[in-house]
Amino acid sequence: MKQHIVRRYSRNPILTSADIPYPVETVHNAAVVKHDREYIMLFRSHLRTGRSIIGLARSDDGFRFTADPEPFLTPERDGPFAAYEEFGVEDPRVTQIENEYVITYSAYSRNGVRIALAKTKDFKQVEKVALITEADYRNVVIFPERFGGLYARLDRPHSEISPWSIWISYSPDLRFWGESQLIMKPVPYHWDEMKIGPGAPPIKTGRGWLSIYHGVFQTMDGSIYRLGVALHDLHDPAKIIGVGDSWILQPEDPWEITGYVHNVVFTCGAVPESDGTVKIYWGGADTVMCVGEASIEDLVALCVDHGRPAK
Ligand code: BMA
Repeated sequence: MKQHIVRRYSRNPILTSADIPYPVETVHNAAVVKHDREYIMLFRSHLRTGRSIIGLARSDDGFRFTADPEPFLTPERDGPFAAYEEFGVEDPRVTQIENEYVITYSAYSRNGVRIALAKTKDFKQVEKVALITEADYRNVVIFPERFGGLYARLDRPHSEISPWSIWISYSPDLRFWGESQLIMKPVPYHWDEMKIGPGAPPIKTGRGWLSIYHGVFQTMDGSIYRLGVALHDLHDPAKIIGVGDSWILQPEDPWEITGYVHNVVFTCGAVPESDGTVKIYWGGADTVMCVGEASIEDLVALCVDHGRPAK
């Protein structure tokens, strides 16, 4: 029998457009964090314009979520963000840094896609702080700790010359970023050969920072989005200890195989639990939200014992 390293929740999908109290077409690519005793989910929804907004849902157990009556983050109409969010806001990630939650999301406009950073303490008031990349970046995840006094992020610029790869950058203040380096590349003729991108913000383990990323493979029937894992050094996250050779999750359930975009599992968030498991959240076919559980030790072992080259 096929062994699954990620055990799907039996009642997937956990959140769909039918559960949202305002009109949306999809619910997908959500960040999830624990705040007080609640699980907070920030999810992306397409509107009937084809553009996206970000909503919020809450849960006591990480499985059953209820959406707030109003969206959480929508494109600005005035001010410095307006020119860059006109086509929508997408794919949020959230990292808790001390007593604040730092949100990064893709801002789409006629000027391209770039990443914006917002902050909240309570998921009620949110402050958009800065646009932290220029155009042609997606998938920015921020580490919850500093390294040598600097914040660190994984990101994914897109280039026409090189396959789309994972980079690291540093910042003294979360606003100005630099010292960028490419640290992980797709591997030719492998499940992640076409492009890769950071998924969930990295999780601290005894053996390194566990990063759950997405990888894409192109077939005659279009692209397949799957999830994999990489382990970064605890003190120097630019150093990759290992990248799991095999994927940990691929589209298999009917709502992952068909939908707005078929054959997609895409993560923006995972919540480590005190019993050594992690809840991984993913969008199915850019249409619904799903969850599954894995042992953190198993994911780390995949990186260390069954690795592929980082680049
Ligand atoms: C990527 C992004 C994601 C999306 C995925 C599959 O390029 O647009 O938001 O989930 O494609 O469509």
